[in-house]
Amino acid sequence: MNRSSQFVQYFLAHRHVTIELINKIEKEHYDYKPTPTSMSAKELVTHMLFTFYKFAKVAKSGDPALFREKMEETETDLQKLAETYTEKTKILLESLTDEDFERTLDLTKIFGAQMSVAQFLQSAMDHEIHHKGQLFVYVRGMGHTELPLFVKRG
Ligand code: NI
Repeated sequence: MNRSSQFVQYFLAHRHVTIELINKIEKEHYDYKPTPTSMSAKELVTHMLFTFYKFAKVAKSGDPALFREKMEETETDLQKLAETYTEKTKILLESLTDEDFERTLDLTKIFGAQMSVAQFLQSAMDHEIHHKGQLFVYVRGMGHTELPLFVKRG
């Protein structure tokens, strides 16, 4: 298996759980916050979907400026948004070659360091997993008790 297929499998093992959690968020809970200073459920989900997509765009293009690009998005249904952005992200990741993973990205302005595309994509996964953990707390706070495992393999 090449590196991109391996990485896409890893991404989806976690993203499918993120999506399962998103699918439990009813519209009346979009503004739910576990504490007054937390992001709303809608903000958290949007942040997760857009951030991974931007990581994938920067990985593909090598242009870190894309990270700061403002996202123009009119879709307000979180389930649809999750479907669309998971697909867009997957397509970008699938287009990476084994050599692309070894490329160095100059991220001194964003992360204060240079790193390989492989390391950069690992931090995208760290970010997804970090916020997915939070999402479990949100969905439990909305009253759901039947929750998925933290990762979904195969
Ligand atoms: Ni974040």
